Amino acid sequence: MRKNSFFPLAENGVLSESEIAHYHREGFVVPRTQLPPQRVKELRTALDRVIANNPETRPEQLVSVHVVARGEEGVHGDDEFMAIAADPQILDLVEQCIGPDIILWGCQAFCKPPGDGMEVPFHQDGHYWPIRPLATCTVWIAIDDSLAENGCLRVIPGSHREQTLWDHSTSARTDVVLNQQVADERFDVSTAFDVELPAGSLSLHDVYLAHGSGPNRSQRRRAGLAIRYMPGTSVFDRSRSDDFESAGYRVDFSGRPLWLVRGEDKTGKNDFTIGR
Ligand SMILES: O=C(O)CCC(=O)C(=O)O
Repeated sequence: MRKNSFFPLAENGVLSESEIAHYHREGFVVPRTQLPPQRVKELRTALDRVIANNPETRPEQLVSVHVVARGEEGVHGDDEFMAIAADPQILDLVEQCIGPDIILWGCQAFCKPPGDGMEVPFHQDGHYWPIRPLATCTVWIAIDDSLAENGCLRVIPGSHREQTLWDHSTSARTDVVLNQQVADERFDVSTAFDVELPAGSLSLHDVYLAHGSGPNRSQRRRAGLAIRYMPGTSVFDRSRSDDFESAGYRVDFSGRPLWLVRGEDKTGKNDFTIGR
C-alpha cells in the first residue's frame, strides 16, 4: 500500500507540480492530502442517513446523493454531500486539473457492504455521459478504508492518453453496479493499479481513464464518494440525454441539476435552473 505523509486539507489543499504531472500522465492522482477525521465522520454519518432513507436502493447505486429532494433518479440525498462537493479546498484540487471554471454535475456514493458488495466492471465513464467536449475530473473520497481486500478502486494507468472512448459491451449480469464494461483490445487487466486509500484520503481521475473495482467479499464495508466536475468550456447536453439504465438503477441526465461552483460557464449554454 502506498505510504504517504498526509496533511489535513485545511493546511495543504493544493497539488504539487509532480502530482499535477502524474494526473496528466497517468490519468489519476492520489494527492498527499486528506480530510480531517471530523469531516470523515460527518460524511460517514450522512451516508448512514442516506442508506437508511433509501432502503429500496442498493448502497452502491446512490446516485445524486448531493440532492436532497427525491427527483427522477429516486434517491433522497443529503446536504452534507453538497457541502463537500462545493468545498473550496476540494475545488482547489480540481482547478489544478481542469482549470478555473468548474461545473458540478454529479455525485454518487458507492458503498459496498461487507460480504456482498458488488463489482464495478472496468469502464470509461465518458462512454455514456452527455458532455461535449467530453471532459470531467472525478474526485473519489474514501469514506471507509478502501483496500484491495474490500474492493478498492482499480485503474488502468495511462488508459486516458489517447483521449478516445474504447469499445464497451453491455452485460446481462445483475450482480454488478454497471451494465457497461470495456471490451477493447487495448484493455489489459494485468496492468491494473489498486488505488488503496485510508478513510479520508482521495484520488482524482480523468473521464477517459478505464477503471473499475472488485466485489467486496471481506467483512469490512467499503464506501466512497465520487464527485463529478466538468470545465466551464463543456456543455451538459440534455438534448442527447437518453435515460441510461444501468444494472437496475435509473440515471436521469435530462433532469440532472448543474451548479457553477467556481468561475464562469464559458460556453454560455449550460442551464443551471433545470432540476433545482
Ligand atoms: O467506487 C467504485 O468502486 C467505482 C467508482 C467509479 O466507477 C467511478 O467513480 O466512476
